[in-house]
Amino acid sequence: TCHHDCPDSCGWHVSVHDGVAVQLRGNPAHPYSTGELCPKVNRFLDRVYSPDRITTPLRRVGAKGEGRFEPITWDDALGEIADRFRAIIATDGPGAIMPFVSAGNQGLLALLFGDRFWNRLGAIELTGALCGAVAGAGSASTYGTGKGLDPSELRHSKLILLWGTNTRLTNRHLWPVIEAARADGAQVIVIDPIRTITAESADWFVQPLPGTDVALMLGMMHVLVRDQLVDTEWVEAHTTGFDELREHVAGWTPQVAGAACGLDPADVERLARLYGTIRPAAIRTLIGAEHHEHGAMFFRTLTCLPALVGAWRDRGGGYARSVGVWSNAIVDSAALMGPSLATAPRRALPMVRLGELLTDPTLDTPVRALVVIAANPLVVVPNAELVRQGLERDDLFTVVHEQFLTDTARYADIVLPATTHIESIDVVPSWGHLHVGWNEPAIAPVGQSVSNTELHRRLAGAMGFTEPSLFDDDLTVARQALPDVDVDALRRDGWVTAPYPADGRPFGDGVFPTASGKVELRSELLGALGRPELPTYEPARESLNGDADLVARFPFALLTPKRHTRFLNSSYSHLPKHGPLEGSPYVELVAADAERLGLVDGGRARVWNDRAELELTVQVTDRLRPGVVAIPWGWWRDQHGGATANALTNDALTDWGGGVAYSSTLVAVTPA
Ligand SMILES: Nc1nc2c(c(=O)[nH]1)N[C@H]1C(S)=C(S)[C@@H](COP(=O)(O)OP(=O)(O)OC[C@H]3O[C@@H](n4cnc5c(=O)[nH]c(N)nc54)[C@H](O)[C@@H]3O)O[C@H]1N2
Ligand SMILES: Nc1nc2c(c(=O)[nH]1)N[C@H]1C(S)=C(S)[C@@H](COP(=O)(O)OP(=O)(O)OC[C@H]3O[C@@H](n4cnc5c(=O)[nH]c(N)nc54)[C@H](O)[C@@H]3O)O[C@H]1N2
Ligand code: SF4
Ligand SMILES: [Mo]
Repeated sequence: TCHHDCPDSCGWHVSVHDGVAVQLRGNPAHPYSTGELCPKVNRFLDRVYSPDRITTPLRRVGAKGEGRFEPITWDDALGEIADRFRAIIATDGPGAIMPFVSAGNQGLLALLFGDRFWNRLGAIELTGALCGAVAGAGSASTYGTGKGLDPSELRHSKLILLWGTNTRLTNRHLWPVIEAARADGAQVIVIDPIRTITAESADWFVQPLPGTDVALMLGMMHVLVRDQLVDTEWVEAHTTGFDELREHVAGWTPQVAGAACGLDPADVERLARLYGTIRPAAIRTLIGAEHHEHGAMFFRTLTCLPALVGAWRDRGGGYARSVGVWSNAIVDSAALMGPSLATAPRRALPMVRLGELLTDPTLDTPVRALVVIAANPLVVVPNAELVRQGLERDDLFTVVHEQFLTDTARYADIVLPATTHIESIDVVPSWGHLHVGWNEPAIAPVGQSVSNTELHRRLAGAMGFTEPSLFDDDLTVARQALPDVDVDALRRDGWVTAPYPADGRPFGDGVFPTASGKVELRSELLGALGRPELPTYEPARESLNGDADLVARFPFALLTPKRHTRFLNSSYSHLPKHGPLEGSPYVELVAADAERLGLVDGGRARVWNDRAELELTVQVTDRLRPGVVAIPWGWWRDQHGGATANALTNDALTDWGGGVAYSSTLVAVTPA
């Protein structure tokens, strides 16, 4: 099962000859991916057998960032790490040691087993996330749960709003489901500030200014109320706060909403009327819209819409986001992560603020050691130049467990070789469908590489820890993770399906796990947390509707989208049959803006703000609106003149949920 941080979690078949993997293709029997993979993973074996794979532990011999290393033994590497950890613990305590783990491998074992060791050590616990936490928190403010529709239920929809998701690129195996619904008469509307490949395939494309959707939703609510398209019977029975919400949206006429999001008021009307009259109506969203200062409010407000039109009554009606919440029912994450191994509460720090955490001189205890696992923070974290400054610190001891010498790994003191997914056991949940997949190792680890689980067993041994659960083998851990699943059957069959209502309606009974048991159109809980009780539009400080002084200095909104079929975040951009085929970094803007600035297609532009400055090739496009520029993202900084899109992006925390406001970023653009 594919381990990538991708909603599709496809089934894989690997053919092995004499211990060497000779072919990797899609498993035709897999219930979701049915044999098709994607342009990233179709060449996965290039990754496995790349001459650039790290195959032994390495010790840095050059300056940080220079990329010069010498091979060392595992014993030497572990000995040095344990010595450094002990010295740091003696002076600053274990709260000066920061594990930074991301979803380079989203297998349950790869991602979560390591927490046993970090709990036992008492290391820093990073809170929030670069991805997903905000969407979940925002939805839960309305429903009391992150649960929503299984996206495959869109097969039954007649109206599909793809709101801030680029399905054909990021969730490609859902597209056939949408096409099938369409063949049965469904209309597909895409709402996105970029005319993506998905937008191009829609029946109607609506292009608001970035970060303004809440205004659009409030305008829709106004029309739904005004035109009596609210399902009053369902609203009466299953929601709280409708009267307040009705008053609250009285001023949100299509004119007011249209002005805030840069849309024709007639389009706000039309969207609301389609949504209020066609059933079943489904909204599909993923992550794109959470990467804004008010990302949680986007999901909070969006989840009110299905309630207003009674969409949850219908099969194929409602709201679909990540579905990991359903598979959580069969996964015992506490058993995996061993919270009881912690002897004291761990020091909690926000993941998103990595740059600040590594450089802030006022932090009571500085971060003295950083251990990066399955992540490339120098490329993926916002305000990346600040992260780089942190990684350059001489007194920071950095360990990176990786398959390749990424930008981040070049700053490590010790690099440890990681297996690829076809070299390790894992259980892979999905956030795009309900099937939890087994992953059987197909080949032995390449070189001296070890899996994430083995890494943590070795670290525990080096630290002299003796708790048996720190050393559990993978099969044992898999059984602990899935207490009610027959793991032998899972291993034989390849997947097990998480429980989901048989009639396809997650809230068919109209009961929601909030304090009131209803959909909270008005949330007292949010009020108590100092947030608006009702869905409320506030422009991001760093946006075209935001701080006027900032807009005067930096008049363009910057988006840094996933654009490339061959990249998965920052993975693959360094491989010869992936990276070069996607060209090199560029900035896109519309012809009118280019002309005004004296820029031509193929010329060079300087793009900057207070965080950094990049020089990039200009691509004139008609996919954006005037005033919005885009720097598609995923290349490493070392490959292209020392900077990445994230040098420019905003590292502000989202309103709630602990996510990143990457897309609440303003920049200035001039000819280079
Ligand atoms: N090929 C490929 N596939 C991937 C990935 C990859 O890197 N490459 N990454 C994977 C990962 S980690 C994730 S999280 C998923 C993400 O899956 P998606 O959420 O579908 O993808 P994104 O590109 O993050 O965002 C989707 C869209 O949101 C739009 N957007 C940005 N701001 C706003 C806004 O204010 N309003 C609205 N309405 N839309 C907005 C963007 O323009 C973008 O087109 O994709 C996964 N799949
Ligand atoms: N500007 C901008 N920034 C973004 C985004 C954006 O849209 N725009 N998207 C954000 C999102 S949604 C996400 S999810 C993050 C993703 O950020 P990351 O989670 O850091 O993802 P990758 O860049 O793919 O890096 C994962 C690394 O893990 C390594 N790896 C793979 N498998 C294993 C393994 O089994 N063990 C170990 N030790 N290593 C392994 C890979 O070689 C790779 O270098 O980026 C975020 N950053
Ligand atoms: S990256 Fe996504 S689409 Fe590609 S094989 Fe993996 S799960 Fe499937
Ligand atoms: Mo993500």
